[in-house]
Amino acid sequence: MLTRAIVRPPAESFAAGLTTAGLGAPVLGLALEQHARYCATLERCGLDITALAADADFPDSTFVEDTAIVTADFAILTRPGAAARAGEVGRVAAALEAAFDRLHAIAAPGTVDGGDVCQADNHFFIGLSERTNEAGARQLSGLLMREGLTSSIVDMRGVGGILHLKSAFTYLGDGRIVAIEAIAEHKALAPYEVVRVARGEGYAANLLRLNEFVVIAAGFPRLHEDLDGLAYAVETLDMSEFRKMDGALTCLSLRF
Ligand code: CIR
Repeated sequence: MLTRAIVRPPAESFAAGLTTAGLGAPVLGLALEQHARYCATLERCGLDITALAADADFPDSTFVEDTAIVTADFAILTRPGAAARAGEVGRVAAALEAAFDRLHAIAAPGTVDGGDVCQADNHFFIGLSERTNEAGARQLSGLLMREGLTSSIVDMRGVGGILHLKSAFTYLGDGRIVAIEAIAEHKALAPYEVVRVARGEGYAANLLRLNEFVVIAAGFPRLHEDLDGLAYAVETLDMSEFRKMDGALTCLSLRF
């Protein structure tokens, strides 16, 4: 059962963040509205929200997921792979210290972005990407092992057009992974039932399972239909402004 989420609204500097999307500049007012609806949806799904103050020093700081890995029992501060984002970790540390008795951290030369880490019950997938390096993945795997949790490292560097592992697949719960075509046959996913997103709906592979609800980005009717068919209670959210900055649903919160 998830009960809490930490979020941070986008700041005035939001449009100066990192992006490869080529979808134009985000409109801050609309991003703030979409963020408010995101928070309201998490609340409807049963989560209490801790909203950190917007932080204009770090344009990408609304993508708070990348700064930590959180579980029911402990948290791990990451070391984001993009130099421009390194300082974001220090700005979430106090909130995590308040919420967790056990706090670990990734150390140099390791780098890990939270977006490269996907929890599926007691197992973690750790993606190697332009942001998460082998030293970081190995450290994380060791920390998880000491906490009694298993992990597998999945090399995402050959999978074109994705930033993070969770841009390619996320855990739906119930032994099911939602994945883009390019990764659906990967051996690491073999123990799971893979729900493939249709061509042209790749962005929707990043979804949130929040207690009995599944939250997907608006505008992906085929995945929506498939999830309806599997009898999930589906909520949709317009993510247009975050997508312009390479962000998706999971990126906007730390959930535990
Ligand atoms: C970045 O490039 O770091 C941000 N503009 C987007 C981060 C998205 N985060 C995520 O997928 N967890």
